[in-house]
Amino acid sequence: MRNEVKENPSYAVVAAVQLPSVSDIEFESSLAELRDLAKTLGYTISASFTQKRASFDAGAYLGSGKREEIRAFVDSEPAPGSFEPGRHAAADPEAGRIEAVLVDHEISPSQARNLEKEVGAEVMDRTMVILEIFHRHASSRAARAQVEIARLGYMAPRLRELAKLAGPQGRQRSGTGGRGAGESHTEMDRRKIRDRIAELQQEIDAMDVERKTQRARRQERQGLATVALVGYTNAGKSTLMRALTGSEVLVENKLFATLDTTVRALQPESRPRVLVSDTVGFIKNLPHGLVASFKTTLEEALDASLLLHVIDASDPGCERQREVTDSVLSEIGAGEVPRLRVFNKIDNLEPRGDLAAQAAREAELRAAYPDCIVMSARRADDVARLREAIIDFFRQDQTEAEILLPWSAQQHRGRIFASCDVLAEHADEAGAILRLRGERATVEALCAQFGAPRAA
Ligand SMILES: Nc1nc2c(ncn2[C@@H]2O[C@H](COP(=O)(O)OP(=O)(O)O)[C@@H](O)[C@H]2O)c(=O)[nH]1
Ligand SMILES: [Mg+2]
Repeated sequence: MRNEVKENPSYAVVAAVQLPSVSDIEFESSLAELRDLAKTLGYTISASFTQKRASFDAGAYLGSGKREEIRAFVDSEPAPGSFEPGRHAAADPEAGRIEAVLVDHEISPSQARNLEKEVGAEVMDRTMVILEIFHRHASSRAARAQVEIARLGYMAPRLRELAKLAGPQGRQRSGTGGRGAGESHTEMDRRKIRDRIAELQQEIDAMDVERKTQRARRQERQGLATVALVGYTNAGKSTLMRALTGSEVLVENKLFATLDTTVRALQPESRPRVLVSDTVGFIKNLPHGLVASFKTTLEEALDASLLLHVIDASDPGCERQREVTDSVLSEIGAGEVPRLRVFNKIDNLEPRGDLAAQAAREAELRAAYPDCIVMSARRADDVARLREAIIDFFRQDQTEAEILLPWSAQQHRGRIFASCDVLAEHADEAGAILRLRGERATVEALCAQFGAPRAA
């Protein structure tokens, strides 16, 4: 499990070719999304390099002029600790070396290799970036298997090319080393990949049944208040997760977010104790081959008692995104999970800082979604309001009752205090009289076990 703190952020640049068939708006929105995805992986993006071309460069994706420009930029960035104030007057003294160039298309291994050699930094294409994000989020066995299938599917066609790059030895035929007689390395690897994909698929099919029963059992479990944040990348899920759970770490006076996406408790602790988890984000421009692994990875949302559907209210496309999120959630079987819509980033509305415009938009959203929350993750009051709304949701199912805990049964105190809120306590001849609030089922079970105090 990843739990590290980003002390030295990794720096990267993004690069993309705009083909004639792609409009400026489409192009810029895809690139903006790639920058968001890169941030999700912990990169700080220092620059974007774009160019219009009739087609991708067959050898290295970008044209030679653009490649040189990137090389110059990578070279000019100070290496950590070697910053020279005079030489890099314009550069950010905090910035480190550029570690990666992220390109907004799927490219071939030879293009990646050539580009890498020329720019002097690792090259990752869009699909790899997304696969890495899914990989980090895939917590269930099914999700891990599905992500591995997607990764193998991405690799399979590349092996052929890698073999070509490796030269004659790569294609050498041989009958030893476990390979079938006369089979090339590539054929063997491709066969292995095919077999592995089939094996993983079988595992997933077998798991389906198991997953459903597990889920039913989990939902029966009492007193487990869990919330999952769902929504598009960049809507503010991770920011809200940190604001709600206090999972931010102070290192040398700077705030660093922990990168892991494990479950955390609402802070300050609440009764009932509420656990919050951050799910894998929806992606506007998701490569087709990754759809299945995205859905399986998102399935962790099914385990939650409440979904916080986070929507970027300042994004003009947010209504369409809401629709897609809703339909995918029903497809994976989360249609019935109670949902709170959170329209975030209201402060980010254009024109920025126009409070009248924000109020008007808020009124519009409230009319359309009566129970929604309109907020900004940047305002502490708004976060506090969201926290209250979450706690209120879980209190709906709660009930209060009094029980008499006999003096002879004090060994049960710990369990009672852990599962309920004890609102009041006083002593009686027969035992302790506790006024409890908690999940209806829990409280009813305790009442049945210990009984109510005798009327005075
Ligand atoms: N202006 C503004 N920016 C926000 C708000 N919430 C999040 N952000 C910013 O939006 C970007 C994406 O947020 P993040 O939490 O990473 O989104 P995620 O992809 O849904 O996890 C970050 O730069 C945040 O600082 C908000 O309420 N207002
Ligand atoms: Mg996030």
